[in-house]
Amino acid sequence: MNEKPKHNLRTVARQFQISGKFMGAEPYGSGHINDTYCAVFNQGGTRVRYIFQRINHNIFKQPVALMENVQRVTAHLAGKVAGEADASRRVLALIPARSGGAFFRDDADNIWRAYIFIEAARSYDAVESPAQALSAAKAFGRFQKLLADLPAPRLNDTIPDFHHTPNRFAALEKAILNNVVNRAVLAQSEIRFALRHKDICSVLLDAILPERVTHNDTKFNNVLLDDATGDGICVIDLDTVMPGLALYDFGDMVRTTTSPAKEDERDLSKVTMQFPMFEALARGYLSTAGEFLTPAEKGLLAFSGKLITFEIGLRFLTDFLEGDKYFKVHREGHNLDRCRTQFKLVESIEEQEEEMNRLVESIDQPDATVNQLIETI
Ligand code: ADP
Ligand code: GN1
Ligand code: MG
Repeated sequence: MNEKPKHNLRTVARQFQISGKFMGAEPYGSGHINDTYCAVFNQGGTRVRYIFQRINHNIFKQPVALMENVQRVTAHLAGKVAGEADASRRVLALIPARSGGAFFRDDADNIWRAYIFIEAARSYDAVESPAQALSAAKAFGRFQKLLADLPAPRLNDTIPDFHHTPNRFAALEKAILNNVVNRAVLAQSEIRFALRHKDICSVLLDAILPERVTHNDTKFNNVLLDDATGDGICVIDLDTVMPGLALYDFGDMVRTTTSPAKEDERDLSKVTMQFPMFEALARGYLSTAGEFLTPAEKGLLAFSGKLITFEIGLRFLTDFLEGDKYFKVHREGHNLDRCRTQFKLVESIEEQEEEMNRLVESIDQPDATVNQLIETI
């Protein structure tokens, strides 16, 4: 947030179909991958904000295919919510480039996109209440539900094998062996933790679960909560929307929405899986996604929280050992700090996993209710 803009946003902004006078732009948000800016325009005396993003093409190797996904997904969602109150705030809206497409390619081959800024809503880096967790989970479940009938063809894989945990584990093993920046010595207990948990990596893949259209990055700060109502008004950050497992999304909600601590908290005593948050997540998610989830998926909801938390921990640890090549870092040891919070959360989930499973089983899910009704007829 305090960094100076690295790009000339005035020049970028001129390439999009936005009227009025460009007043300025600032780096915005706390994402680890892309560069996000909030720009202000003066449109006939009114101050109007827009979001501009540079897609990190070192990570998203096919940004054009990615933008094709974003266009298809936002158009489909917009069709679904048309007519609802506040429809224009419920789905991200791309602003076309002056050249006509959905993005602008600059001289340095950067791909830029622009969105209408959704006002009177915001994202949070750390959850504050079960009500927020409920809202976020409802919104992400609804997102999956509305995309279940996305017409063919299959979406592009913007990062192949993104949630293939065994591959993520193999990448860590390689990073430990290569030890290119001699940091393994600093992460001995985290490496031991990872190795001890190797056997959980393939559980979701072995379970043979249905492929769905999923978000794949359902961090708590990737949903905007309405300032007035607290509802999850809009799911954002659509770069990783692609074919995946429903549980990748629920798992990442557990990872980012049950602990009160930020992802890079150094005081690990603050990192804990708070049961009321998990309960809110499970109830919220099942209220919108419960009708299409299979029993196998439901049975693995709690486990997915442990696995996805472990997986992202593996990725932070790998990046630490490789010299911080992937995630943006803002201090020394940042990726190791992030890894530590993930592994601490895995431990906390392990301690409560049975109780979490019992809770999920006890939730009266929509299809179960329907079945009961049918029996009484
Ligand atoms: P990143 O990939 O960097 O995480 P995001 O797409 O999540 O990028 O955007 C970063 C932040 O910018 C979000 O957490 C959110 O607060 C804000 N943001 C993104 N898009 C919008 C939008 N259309 N309207 C309002 N705020 C937005
Ligand atoms: C990255 O872009 P951002 O900050 O929402 C990452 C996610 C990780 C997350 C960890 C494309 O998400 O997979 O879970 O950091 N995105 C990509 O905070 O790798
Ligand atoms: Mg984000």
